[in-house]
Amino acid sequence: MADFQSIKTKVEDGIALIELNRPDVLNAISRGMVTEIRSAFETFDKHDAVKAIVLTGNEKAFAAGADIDEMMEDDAVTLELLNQFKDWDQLHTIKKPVIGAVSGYCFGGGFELALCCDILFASEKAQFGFPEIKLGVMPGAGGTVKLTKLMGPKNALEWLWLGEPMTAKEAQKHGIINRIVAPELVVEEAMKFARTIADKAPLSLRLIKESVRYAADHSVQDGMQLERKNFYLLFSSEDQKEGMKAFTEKRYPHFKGK
Ligand code: CO8
Repeated sequence: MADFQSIKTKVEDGIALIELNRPDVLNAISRGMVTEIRSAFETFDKHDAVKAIVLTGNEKAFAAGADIDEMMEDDAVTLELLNQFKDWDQLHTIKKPVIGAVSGYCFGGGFELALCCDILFASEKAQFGFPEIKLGVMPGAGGTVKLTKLMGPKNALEWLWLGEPMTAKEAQKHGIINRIVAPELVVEEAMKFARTIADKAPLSLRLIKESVRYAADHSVQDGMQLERKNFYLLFSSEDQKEGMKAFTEKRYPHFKGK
């Protein structure tokens, strides 16, 4: 694994844990940090021993947004030439399950990073929000799009225009997070969930993720076509034979991911 400056990584029982690590600036997301997260995601996605990835910050902040100091002097041409969203876009191409564990501030680009996760656990003290309006800008890494898909345009506009933080309970009401847990347990619970799904058939996990993500952005008809292709595809896997054989033999299946 590369020598990272802005994140820490480790692998435990088949689960990769990625911790954002710029505590002095509440884990503000620099361009270098996004490149490192992308690199760690891609490495773990290819790593056979890793079954799922957990992404977290610290108790005070998941991340308080993109690094304002870094971008304050930018102009449109600099941003175009930097092509920084290439790294952000890659975060959506990860095939393995990604579980986010959010405590404290989860703002702006930090909220957008959390929204890249497949499942989100949040501490009861987590705060989510898009304060960009107060800086004279707006979300740029998918915030307006994802919030609108999750809560509808009227609710999304209210949160984006006001720029105020929402509590974990409000976030759960809008389908943004899966579970609320005690602050000291958020990483542990996310790891526990990751370990639980790590036992499941890897190809099923992967194709279910692909199907659900596709369904969120396409018509019912198109979604069902992809679902059917993926369903057929699983019947050419050894794990389908093993899973069904194990059922008839009344034993646990041993999945190999092929
Ligand atoms: N960027 C840079 N530094 C930050 C950021 C940030 N986003 N957030 C906090 N910090 C720094 C502070 O400057 C401070 O540094 P120092 O100690 O050197 O003064 C340190 O972190 C601690 O912060 P505070 O003293 O402000 O801590 P408080 O507990 O008083 O307040 C808040 C916490 C409310 C979270 C406050 O820090 C805050 O409002 N931060 C900014 C939040 C924000 O506006 N986020 C959105 C940023 S814009 C964005 O994310 C656009 C995304 C576009 C897509 C991605 C493109 C790359």
